[in-house]
Amino acid sequence: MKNVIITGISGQDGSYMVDHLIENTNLNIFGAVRRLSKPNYSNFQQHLNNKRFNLATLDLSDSQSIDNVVREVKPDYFINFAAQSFVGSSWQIPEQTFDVGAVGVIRCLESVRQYSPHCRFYNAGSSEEFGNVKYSPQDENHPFSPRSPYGAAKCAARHIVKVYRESYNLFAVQGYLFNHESPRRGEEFVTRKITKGVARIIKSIKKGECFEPIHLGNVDAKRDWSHALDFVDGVWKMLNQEKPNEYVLSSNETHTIREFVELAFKEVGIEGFWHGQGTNEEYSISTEYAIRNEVNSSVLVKIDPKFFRPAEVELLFGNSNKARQELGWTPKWSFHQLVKDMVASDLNS
Ligand code: NDP
Ligand code: GDR
Repeated sequence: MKNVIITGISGQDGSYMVDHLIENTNLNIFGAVRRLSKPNYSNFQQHLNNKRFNLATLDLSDSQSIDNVVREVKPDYFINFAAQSFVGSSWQIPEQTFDVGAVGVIRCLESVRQYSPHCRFYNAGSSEEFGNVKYSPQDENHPFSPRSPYGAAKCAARHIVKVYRESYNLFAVQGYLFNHESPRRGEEFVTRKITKGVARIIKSIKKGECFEPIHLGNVDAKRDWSHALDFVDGVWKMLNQEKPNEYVLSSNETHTIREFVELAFKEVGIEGFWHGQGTNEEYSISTEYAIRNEVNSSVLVKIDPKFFRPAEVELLFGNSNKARQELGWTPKWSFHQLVKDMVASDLNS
C-alpha cells in the first residue's frame, strides 16, 4: 500500500485532503501535526480510529523532525499545507512566516530528496504571489509581485520547488491557489469573520438582544473565492499528472468584501445599506427590517482602521482555464453556495 504524508491537517486544506484521500484512495495516510500546548484535533478527529490514518509529529521549522518522519514512512506523496497562512499577521511575525513558508519547504524537499526521491511533492502556493497585479484575470504566466512577507515567502518557495525539480528530477510542484474558504476556515480570515458575525447578530436579534457590529478593514478589496472542497480535488489531480506541472485554481470570478457582507446578511433575511465614507462608513440594518423585527441596534458592520494592512492586494481574479482543460478539474461550488454553506454552519454551531 502507498503512503502519503500531509502536513497542516489541523487546518482547513490539510483536513479536507485527509477526508478526500480516505474516501477516494486506499492510501495509508500520515497526518502531520506540530507539538502544541493545547492539541487541536477538531478538524480530523473523525479519522482517529481509522486504521489507514496515522498521526505524525513534525514541525516545519525543525529539519530533524521532518527527516525522522520521511525516513520512516518513505512516502509516495508528500503534501505540504503547513504555513503561517494569515497574511495580516505576516507583518507582525515576518521571520517565522518566512522560515516556515520558505525555508521549511527546503527542509521538506531535502528530506524527500535524501530518503524518498520517488515521492511526488506538493507545496501550497498562493495568488498572493501575484500581489500587485499587472493584468486580469491572473494566469500561470502572471509575474510575481508580492505585497506581504507571506507573499514573499510563497514566491521564494516556488523558486526552490522549481530548483529541486530541475536539479534532482523530483516530481515537485506548487499550485497557484486563489482564496478558498469553508466552515473550517480560520476565524480571523474575512469570510469566516463575517459569517460568524452574521450568525451572532441574527441570534441576538431573535432573542431581542442588542448586538455589537462586525469590525472590518478594507471592504473594497476584491477576491476570487472558492470552496476548499473543490480545491483539494484540484491539488490531488495536479499531483497525479504524468509530468509535474503547475496550475492556477480559481473560481474565475471576483467579488468585493462588501458583496460578501451583503450576501451573508441576506442569507439570514437581513437587508442592509452602506452609508458614510472612509473610516466612518457603516453597513446598517434597513429601517423596514428594524421596525418589523423590533431591533434596537442598527449598525451591522463598522470600518475599523485596525484591520487595514500596511500594503494591500486590492484585486485577485484568477484564470484557471488551464487546470480545467488539462486536469479535467471542474469546481462544483458557486460563490453563492459557498456563502450559504458557511453561514449555515455558523448558525448551527
Ligand atoms: P490553515 O491556517 O487553516 O492551516 C495551516 C496549517 O499549518 C495548520 O494545520 C497549522 O498547524 C500548520 N502549521 C503552521 N505552522 C507549522 C509548523 N511550523 N509546522 C507544522 N505545521 C504548521 O491554512 P489553510 O488550510 O487555509 O491553507 C493551507 C495552505 O495553503 C497554507 O500553506 C496556505 O498558506 C496556503 N494557501 C491557502 C489559501 C486559502 O485560501 N486557504 C490560498 C492559497 C494558499 P497549527 O494548528 O499547529 O497552527
Ligand atoms: P487573504 O485573506 O489576505 O486574501 O489571504 P483574508 O480573508 O485575510 O483577507 C481578504 C481581504 O479582506 C480584507 N479585509 C479583511 N481581512 C481580514 N482578515 N479581516 C478583516 O477584518 C478584514 N477587512 C477587510 C483584507 O484586507 C484582504 O484584502 C488568504 C489566505 O488564505 C492566504 O493564506 C492565501 O494565500 C490567500 O488567501 C490566497
